[in-house]
Amino acid sequence: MKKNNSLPVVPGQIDSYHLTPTGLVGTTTACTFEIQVFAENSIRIRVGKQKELDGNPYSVTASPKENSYGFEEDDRHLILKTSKIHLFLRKENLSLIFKTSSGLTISEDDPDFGINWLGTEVSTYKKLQEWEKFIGLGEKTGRLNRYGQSYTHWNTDHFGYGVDDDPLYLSIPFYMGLHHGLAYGIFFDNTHKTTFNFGAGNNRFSYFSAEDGDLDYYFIHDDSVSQVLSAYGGLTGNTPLPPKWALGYQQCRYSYYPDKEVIRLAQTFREKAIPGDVIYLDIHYMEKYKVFTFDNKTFPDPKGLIQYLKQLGFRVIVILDPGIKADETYPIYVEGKSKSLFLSYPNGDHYQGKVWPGWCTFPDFTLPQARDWWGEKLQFYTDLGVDGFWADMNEPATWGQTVPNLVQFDFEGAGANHKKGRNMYGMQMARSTWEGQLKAHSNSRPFVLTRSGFAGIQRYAAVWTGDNVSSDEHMMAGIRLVNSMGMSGVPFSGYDIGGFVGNCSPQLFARWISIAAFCPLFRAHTMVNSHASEPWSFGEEVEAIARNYIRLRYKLMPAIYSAFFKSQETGLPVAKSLALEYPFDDTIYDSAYDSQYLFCEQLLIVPVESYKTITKIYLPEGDWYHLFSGKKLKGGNEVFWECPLNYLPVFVAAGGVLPMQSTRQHSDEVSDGRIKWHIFKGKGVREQIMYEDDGTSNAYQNGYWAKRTIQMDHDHGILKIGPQEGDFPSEYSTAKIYFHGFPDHQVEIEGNRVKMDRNNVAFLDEIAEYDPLPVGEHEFQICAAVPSVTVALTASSQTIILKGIE
Ligand code: MIG
Repeated sequence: MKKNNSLPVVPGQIDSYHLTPTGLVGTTTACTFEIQVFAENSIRIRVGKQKELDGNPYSVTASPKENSYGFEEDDRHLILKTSKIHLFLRKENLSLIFKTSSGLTISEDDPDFGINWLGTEVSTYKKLQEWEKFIGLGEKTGRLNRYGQSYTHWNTDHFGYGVDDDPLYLSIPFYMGLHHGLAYGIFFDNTHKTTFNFGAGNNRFSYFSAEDGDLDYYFIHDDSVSQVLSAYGGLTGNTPLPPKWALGYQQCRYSYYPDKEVIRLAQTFREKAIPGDVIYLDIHYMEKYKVFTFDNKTFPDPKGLIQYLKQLGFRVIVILDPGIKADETYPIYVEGKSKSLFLSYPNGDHYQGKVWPGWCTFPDFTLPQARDWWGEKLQFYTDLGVDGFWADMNEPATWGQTVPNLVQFDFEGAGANHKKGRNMYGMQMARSTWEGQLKAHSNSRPFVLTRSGFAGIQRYAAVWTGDNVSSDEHMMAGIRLVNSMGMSGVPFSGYDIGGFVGNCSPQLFARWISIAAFCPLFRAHTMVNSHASEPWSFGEEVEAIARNYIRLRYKLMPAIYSAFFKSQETGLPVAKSLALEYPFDDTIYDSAYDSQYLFCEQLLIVPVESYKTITKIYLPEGDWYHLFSGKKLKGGNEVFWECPLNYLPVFVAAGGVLPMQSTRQHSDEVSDGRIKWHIFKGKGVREQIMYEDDGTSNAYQNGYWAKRTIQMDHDHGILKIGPQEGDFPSEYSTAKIYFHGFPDHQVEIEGNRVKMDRNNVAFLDEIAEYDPLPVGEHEFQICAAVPSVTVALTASSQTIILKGIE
């Protein structure tokens, strides 16, 4: 090859290597490399031009595993084997091949330019496999299958972004590839600006590149997409169980003030019997936008206000902006400056950028002392009774959208300029806020909602999708963003219901809030000066619809809470793209269907634009029941379904047990002690866990919880209510069990004959009087005459036999 600066620098041949307890290290003509086994299904690849390899200290919490691989060598390869992955390293040029233990190729570097550098930019090129699909990659717009697209990770404040725009606020360089029934995941652990190309503009390879730093990625392979995703959680951590109130309805606007308006807002919820748990205070609560202050004209008594709201069952979350006004009369600034806690120029001068308060300095959240300091300052709020924090503008955002690249970050002592530090800023702000809250109240679960972040953000915060727009296409795009985050380790996310930018129409708000009732984070928000986004701001019909779906959300709380508990254990999302359950069913990737998802495992949610009254839906394999009417449908089918504004198409998987309760005004309202289990006739044996605890404290980490497994053996008609496990006294003393789709049965509970009831079940309340639809289309939907039994729950197990099935 001719010597030419335009040519990439390649590793060249492997000229030395040695085995280590966790893998191997070696050198090539131009590089140093290291392979580390983290688990049977997870292998880390590091390649750098420097002798010392570089790294990201923040995202991965797991450590490599000793003695868990085998090693072989042939003429052309070094071969490292685990039970799940066989990794071949070509001696000639360090290009890699990942195979299954049975020899199928999962992923293969382009044999000619697997790994290389153009200047400081490192890339690795992977052969496109036939029919290969790509899913995940975090908060990225576009379709479910990312094939043919290219994306950049560079945390960006993108006000009113378009539904195809990129990049947005948060970066998760993790995606999954699918082909020939095989699934793999790749996490590129490099915090610089990175690019992912899934066959955009070429027909040869997919690739990923970073502007600088090493090639440092984790390759994951297991038998299913879910296992691959769980393994990613194993590397970067799972979301701890949120406080239960954070799963309720949350009301926000830019901004509610003064205090009287906030009080009015809370009272209106209760007067109208619309459930709600959270009220947000946006930037106007502060004095001149200075963080750690309350404006004493508009909020003279924040403590009294928050106490009063608590009596009404509302928690307060305040916004936090990282920009600290550079003002010698502002003690926070003076203190931060004297302790050198701010981002700085190479000569030590503090960097200043302009945001709401004017010229500001920015805490260096990659400096441990700055994180501690910020965390301690939060006591200002926690002492007033604030229960959660909303971390905004943490890309970080500045007017002019630029931070000079020479700005310096501590990066845990390693040092980093803005090119390397930026993408980590938001996550470390969220972390500092989470840790500070936990320090202030060690027995309470922190809650942080963040706009920016990086891989691992799920350990500290829920995420919202920033400044979306009031439009149908934005509503649909937001659903895919949330689903995509779910496939990237973040189970707790949501979008501004109604849209942040622009004025929402009544129809759009009604549809949006109906869908969002099945979104992990359930929060309405809108911009300053736009149409309000309270459930009652769009007229009576929309109010009735909103009330209905918010009430349904609270009825579903036992299922939702149990799903979050499960997510903590598995790293799997609560809103699951169909790609996690049906990855090799091509129809789910059709743009007509690729926003559909499963909520709490068994509910199939079909998001649909507000202007549609009929829509095409896709029911994946298996049988399904329409939630509101109980109608049974065959899966593996595309069907047309009516979707008047008051009835979002929602289906339940046959076989499932859906735990529900009576609705509440807020999550910690006193329980009526009754649980409802809706069982939908299916096949085989199905289990549902019911998880409970006090909802707010950390005592659950020491066994203060209650768990019960409900097992339905459909083929034999036997329902087993498992014993109560754990120390927490369950709030439920009776269970009403509904048998949907079951024929009439004689029933025996613990050997005693019991007569079944028959009840109509309505999951929503009737609102027909406001319904503008033509007669015949707005029939009130109920599941008619569903057989049921009522059982007194005890600590021990009980068996219910449906006679005549066995
Ligand atoms: O420059 O705090 O995305 O949710 O209401 C705008 C005001 C700053 C951007 C956030 C938005 C919030 C707004 N903030």
